[in-house]
This record gives sequence, structure tokens and C-alpha cells, in this order.
Amino acid sequence: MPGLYMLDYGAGNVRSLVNAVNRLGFEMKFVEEPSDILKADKLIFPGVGAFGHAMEALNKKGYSEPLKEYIASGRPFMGICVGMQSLFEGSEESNLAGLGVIPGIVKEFNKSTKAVPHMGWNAAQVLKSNDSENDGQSINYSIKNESEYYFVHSFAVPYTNKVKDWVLTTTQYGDEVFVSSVQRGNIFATQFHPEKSGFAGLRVLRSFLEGTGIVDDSKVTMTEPVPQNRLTKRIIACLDVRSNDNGDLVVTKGDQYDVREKEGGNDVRNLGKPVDLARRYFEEGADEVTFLNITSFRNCPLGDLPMLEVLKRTSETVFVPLTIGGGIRDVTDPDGTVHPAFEVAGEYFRSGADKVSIGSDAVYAVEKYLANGSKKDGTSAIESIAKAYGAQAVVVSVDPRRVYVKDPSETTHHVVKNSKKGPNGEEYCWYQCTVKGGREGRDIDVRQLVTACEVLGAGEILLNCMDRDGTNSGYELELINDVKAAVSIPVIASSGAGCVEHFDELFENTKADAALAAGIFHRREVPIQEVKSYLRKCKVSCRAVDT
Ligand code: 1PR
Repeated sequence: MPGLYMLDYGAGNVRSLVNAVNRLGFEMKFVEEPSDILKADKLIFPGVGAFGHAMEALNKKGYSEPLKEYIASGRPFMGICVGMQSLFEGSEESNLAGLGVIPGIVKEFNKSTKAVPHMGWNAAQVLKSNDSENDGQSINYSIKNESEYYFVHSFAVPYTNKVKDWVLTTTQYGDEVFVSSVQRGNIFATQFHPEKSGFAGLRVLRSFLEGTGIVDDSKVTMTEPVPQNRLTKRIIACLDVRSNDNGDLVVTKGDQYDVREKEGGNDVRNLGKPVDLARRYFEEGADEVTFLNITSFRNCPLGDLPMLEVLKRTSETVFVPLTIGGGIRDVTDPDGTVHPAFEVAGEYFRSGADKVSIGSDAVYAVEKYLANGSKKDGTSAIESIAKAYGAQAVVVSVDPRRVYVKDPSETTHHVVKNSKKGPNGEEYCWYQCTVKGGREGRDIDVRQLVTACEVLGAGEILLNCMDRDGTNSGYELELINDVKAAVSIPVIASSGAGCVEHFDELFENTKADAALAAGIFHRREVPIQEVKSYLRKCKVSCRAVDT
């Protein structure tokens, strides 16, 4: 049957793309066998995960040849992320050849000059434009210089003369300018994720679906990229979720991880329904939404994981990245069946999550890694999930608390000088990692944890601080600086935001890549838009709220 098809090979979150296409009023079929590719009259290839994994899957399933034939036939093709990279001759990420439709090799970003993966919202500068006498058709697929789009990748195609004719937009990340979208004839592909780029991304997708992108290539004019670093600082809304006494899932918020109702509390910790709140934050301009299932230490059969439904429903209306944390570990069903963490994560990705966040299990994995003489054995959840879904899909959530010492010599742990003195005037502390939502401290410090997690393959750190959580007293700047200095993956600062000034203080004094907050957003004390307007006034770059 002809129509719009999606080429899926069973990796990662394609639900969001399906939801975005449906939201725009289109129906999409899945390619189930090679011959479906040639039936399509429009085809989207949202490559997910690693380049080698994608090419291996295409080759194994017999999709590569029909895909090349489809592209050569002149019918509209759209690639997303690895779906764009696969059009090139190859990638430094793998020995497998790409489809070879576009000349050039996908290269790894230089990690010594910036955090890798490149994760977040960045601009796309349009280099190709319509000839002035053109009939007004949009060649740029509605990509706008003033908008930002969501990127998450460690490899990219550098902008060179070799690829020039294909380049629709370029983007600058740190010291590198790379190709962020290509267009030629029927071929359109983006390195960014339109389905995760809010309303700006939906416009790009619509333009492809409505077929307003194809024009005569001879009628376009090209410009050169202008150096411009526009990666924005992300503002993330975090929803701690638990079941209330009636068994309903509610968003809650504790103080220093204590989520018990206060005396005569009247359900004051019930802050709303997760799906509704997530949609509100998306519409108000949150750059990402994170759900943490804070009662995850209770075992739950895989089929009954309550957050799966929350994610499925949220991804129907929220088109920014979604992270899910809590309970990402091996799960045992009542009949004794064990599901490895990798399988649990897979369920979440298929339900609409873009990233999983691992808390307790990361601490246990690092303890094992250190006991093993700092050797990886490939068995941890971090390693197995990163291998299949890519490092960018694995966040490690750290729940540390201060342990004060009078003098650094009192402990073997990595010590930080803290502006908040201890109860006996101590000036130093080490940050102890905890498990089970802060209920149990372990003999491991944050620096040990984050450096080992980076080696194991984590793509990002969500850095909480139990002493600051729910206090509205500002972020723990010393801790954040210490972690930023220790790892090259992005770091999300969390815990303590109380007013707009705290966000500026964070970005002025640390190199944090993102700021997460919970209580102030839930209690409507500080709207997300206000945070962003204030930051913009302070010359901190952040994504414009788009509608
Ligand atoms: O250990 O892999 O099952 O994951 C459990 C997850 O649940 C971890 O990410 C852990 O941080 C989280 N969690 C567990 N218990 C609690 C609790 O509060 N009792 N919440 C909890 C953590 C902390 C932040 C919070 C910020 C910002 N919540 O994410 O949202 O501190 O708050 P603020 O802006 O109001 O200060 P596993």
C-alpha cells in the first residue's frame, strides 16, 4: 500500500516521531519487509543509537539496497540523526560502510575542547536559500535561523568543500562547525531531532510531510557559515512521582529527600498529575522533562511498571526530550523471571523515553568496578544500555550528601572546601553517594562515582545534592564545579533552586550544562518563562519559548 512509511529497525524511541506525525494529522506505516520501502511514496528514516548498529540492522534486514533504490527514484526521503549520517560514505564510529549517497565521513567531536555528546538546543544556520525569482516554495523546510533545535550526538559531518553542495544548514558546537541538515532534490535529512524540538521542530516535520521542501536545485543561492556559538543552557523541569494512598500516581516534592506529609499536612505534597504537569511545562518552555519514580526501590514486575503508561501518554503531547529514572536495574517478576536492566530500559524507550536515569544501580556498578581494579566487565546496566542505545541515552543520577571533616587528612575521600560550614565550623566536606533515594550512604565519593560512570559509558550526569533539595537556597556550586572539572560529559545541576537569580548564579559561576528544578515550578513560584527572560537579561543563552 503506498503512503508515508517509517523505516524502524527496533532501536530506541521512535514513538515520539510517530506521535509528532500523528499530531500533525498524518498517518505513518512501519516498514516491515524490504519490499515495503519501494511501496512508500514518502519515507522517514529516524536512525537511533550508534552508526554501526544502524548499518548492521539495515544490511541484516535487507533494507540497504531498496533504500538506495528508493532514494534514487526521486521520491521524498527524510533522515533524522543517524538516519542522516547513514547517507554518508562511512563513520569513524564503525567499520561498516554507509549508504554512500553523499560524499564524506562522519567524524567524532573533539572531546578535549568541549563536553561530548553535544546535547541540547542549538541554532541551525540556513545556507541555502531560494532564488529571489523562485515561486515562493520553501526550500529550507521551515528551518529558521532564529529558532533552536534539539541535538544529541557525539559524531557529526564537518563542514567542508566536499559536502558543500548538500548542506542546507550548519551548526557550531564549541570550536567545530558541522552539517546540521542536508538537502538536495528529494533528499532532506537533519542531524537534530525535529520530533524533540518543540513547535519549531514540528514545523520542520510538517514541511516535509506536506511536501513543501522540494524545489529546483539550480535556483538556489548559497552562503557561507558565520561563526556563532548558540548552544543554549537547558532548563529542565523534574517530576518526582509516587503512588498516593489511593494508588494514583502523583507528583510530589520532598525537603532534603523527606517526602512524608508534614503534620496536619492535608496532602500538601500532592502537587498534581504527572502527564498534565509535564504538558504544562512543555507549553511553558521547559527544554526537557524528567520523571523520577521515587518509590522504585520496591520491586515491581516489568509488565506493571507504572511509569510506562505515564511516558506513553506524555509523549503524545510533549515534544521535548523525556528522561525516566527510578528502578532502572534488573527486575524480577513474581514468577522468578529476571529482566536485565537493559530490557527494562528498552521498555521505557519504546514507551517514549529518550534517556534513562540510573541512581542506585550506578553506585553498585562503580563499587564493583573499583573492587575489580578499575576494569570494565560489560555487565553493568550503564554499559549494556549505552552499547545498544548510545551513551546519550544513559544519565547517571547522583544523590550525594555532605560529610564534613575538620581537615582533609581525616578521610581518604576527595574533599572540597565548602562555603557552608559544618555544625562545628568545619570548612571541608566530601560528598558521599547514597542509594535507595538517600536512605543508605555508601563508602564512595561523588568524584569516584562520576569518573567511573563516564568510563563505563554514561552520557550525562544529573547532579543532585540532598543538603540543598527543597531548601530554595540555591545550587551547590562547589560540588558542581568539582564534578565539571572531573568529567567531560554534560552535567545537569539539580537541587536548591529558589528564585531566578539562582539560575544565573549557577551559570555565572559554573560550567553546568543544564539547570533542573522541581519545587518552584510545581508550586508556581517561578514560571519557566521568567527564568528564561531573566537569564537572557543576564546574557545567558537559552531557548526562546516557541509556540
Ligand atoms: O535509585 O535508580 O531507583 O533511582 C531513584 C531516583 O529517584 C533517583 O534519581 C533519586 O534521585 C530519586 N529519588 C529517590 N527518592 C527521592 C526523594 O526525594 N525521596 N528524589 C528522590 C530525588 C531530587 C531531585 C529534585 C531536585 C530538585 N529528587 O531530582 O527534583 O533536588 O528539587 P528542588 O528544585 O525542589 O530543590 P534509582
